[in-house]
Amino acid sequence: MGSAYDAMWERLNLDLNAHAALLEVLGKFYGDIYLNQQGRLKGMEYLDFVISEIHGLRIKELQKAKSQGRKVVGTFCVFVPEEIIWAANGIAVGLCAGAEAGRDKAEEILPRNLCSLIKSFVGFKLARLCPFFESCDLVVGETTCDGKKKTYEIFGDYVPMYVMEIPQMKQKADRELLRKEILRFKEKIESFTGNAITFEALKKAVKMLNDRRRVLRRLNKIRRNHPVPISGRDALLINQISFYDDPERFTQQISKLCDELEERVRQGNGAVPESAVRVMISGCPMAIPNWKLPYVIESSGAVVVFEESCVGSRNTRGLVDESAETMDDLIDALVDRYSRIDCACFTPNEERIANIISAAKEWNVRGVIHYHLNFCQPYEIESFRVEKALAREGIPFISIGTDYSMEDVEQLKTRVQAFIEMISA
Ligand code: BJ8
Repeated sequence: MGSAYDAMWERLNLDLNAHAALLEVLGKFYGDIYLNQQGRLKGMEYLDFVISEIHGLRIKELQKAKSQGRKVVGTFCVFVPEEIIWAANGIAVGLCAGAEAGRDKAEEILPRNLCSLIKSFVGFKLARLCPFFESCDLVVGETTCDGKKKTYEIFGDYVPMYVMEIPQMKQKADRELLRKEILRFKEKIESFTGNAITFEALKKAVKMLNDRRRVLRRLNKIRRNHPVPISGRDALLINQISFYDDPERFTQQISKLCDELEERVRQGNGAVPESAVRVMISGCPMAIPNWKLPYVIESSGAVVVFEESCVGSRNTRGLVDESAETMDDLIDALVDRYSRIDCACFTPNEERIANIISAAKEWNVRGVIHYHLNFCQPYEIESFRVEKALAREGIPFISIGTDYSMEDVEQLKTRVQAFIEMISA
């Protein structure tokens, strides 16, 4: 059966049959993993609606904005300062993909031994499955891991690309490099959109994105309570949707959801049984619709109360200082905030280890489930140091490497269940 959006998707050159099949699988997957949960919050209806319209309404909004002269800029990494895009009246959307669709096509132009996230975003583009990609006027990459930065060279043949250089260390010279790169990015976006970025516009964008981070931090803080008022799956979904929904609307909706959650806490109600074992997931980002591991964990008698990830705390931890009175100070404030991101692409990366330990204590977790995508060297290698540091603190740890396929679900269940049993004993 055709969709009301077929004409729009056709204009965007999607492969309509493959796209319809993808939406069908996604709908089923969402039903099994999300809609089957007991006692969901009223506020999750908004998220369910956004998912049901994942390639519909938001794309229509983007198309409308484009017809009014606005530019859509896609990003893959939380290092790209979105504030600059919004301040130039552009629209930023996160493009990281969390599904296997298009993998075969990606493997025609890339080595097989790359992480699923990279193969997924390339596959979505090559298989013509993603209307967000097709709505982008510019795609911004960054020099983080080798897999991404070398892929962008190839990917530039398929999409208009711009690559930001991200330092790999955090010394004075690295900070200066990041500042120069933010300014180079600002110039690029100004010339690309034709809009000079004023101090007022940048300040407004900083406030808007800080508000989005604040509401996500509020949500996260509420998860310190026990019984836990929201499942980890729902919290992850909210973080995933934050990357492409309209930021002001999203903040408003999640703020209402937080009110509901606080009320739930006041009444002493939880979203999961009180006996559920509190755990943290730490590591690689989980892009939408990568829900496999949280689902396995939460079907094994545990509840995820914290995501130490870019689709989680790494994206919301630091705020940009809003007190700047000049453009120069505001740029410095951006540099300050972005240089605190503790991605495993940095060396050394002690900050991340300290952040994991303090969150494990504050969120009172019984164990940390470290998650890396197969072939992700930064996070897999760093997991060894994370394990040692947690062992010194007496915090149980398990390392899980996986990908986007469903082939290892049973094996994951066995390992996760054994871990949960061990830490709940
Ligand atoms: S700031 S985590 S969003 S780079 S999983 S592609 S690292 S091989 S995603 Fe990331 Fe920015 Fe860092 Fe965050 Fe490479 Fe690893 Fe693949 Fe990864």
